Amino acid sequence: MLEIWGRPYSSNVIPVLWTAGELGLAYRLQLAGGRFGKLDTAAYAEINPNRMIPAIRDGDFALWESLAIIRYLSDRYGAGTLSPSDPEARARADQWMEWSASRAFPPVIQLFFAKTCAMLGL
Ligand SMILES: N[C@@H](CCC(=O)N[C@@H](CS)C(=O)NCC(=O)O)C(=O)O
Repeated sequence: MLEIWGRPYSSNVIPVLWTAGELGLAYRLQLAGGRFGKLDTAAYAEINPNRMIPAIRDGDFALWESLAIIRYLSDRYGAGTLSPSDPEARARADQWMEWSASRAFPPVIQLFFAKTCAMLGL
């Protein structure tokens, strides 16, 4: 069964879980990172030598980097749906994924932490 490694409240893990959900995939969530630890183990280094989450193992195939994982799952399990076969539709999907990661996410996460710190008086 597909394994997804990470903690479900990590901003980079959530899109991977979302993708698996959209594709209707059965998977086992292996809690790792943050208070769940495990990233410093030799076993995890075989999955992701960068010791970051998310990572997946699909059979013998291990992969890390959230956007690469999303593309892999979409290509393997969502050909013609989440992974469009038309090159223009595929390029449009890639365009929005790159934009969200490089342009939209950085200011949104800063705003999130600024608001959270203000609310908590930190
Ligand atoms: N570019 C990477 C970033 C991965 C990353 O920064 N992961 C963080 C969580 S969001 C991490 O592993 N932090 C250590 C931890 O959670 O213990 C990706 O998109 O997968």
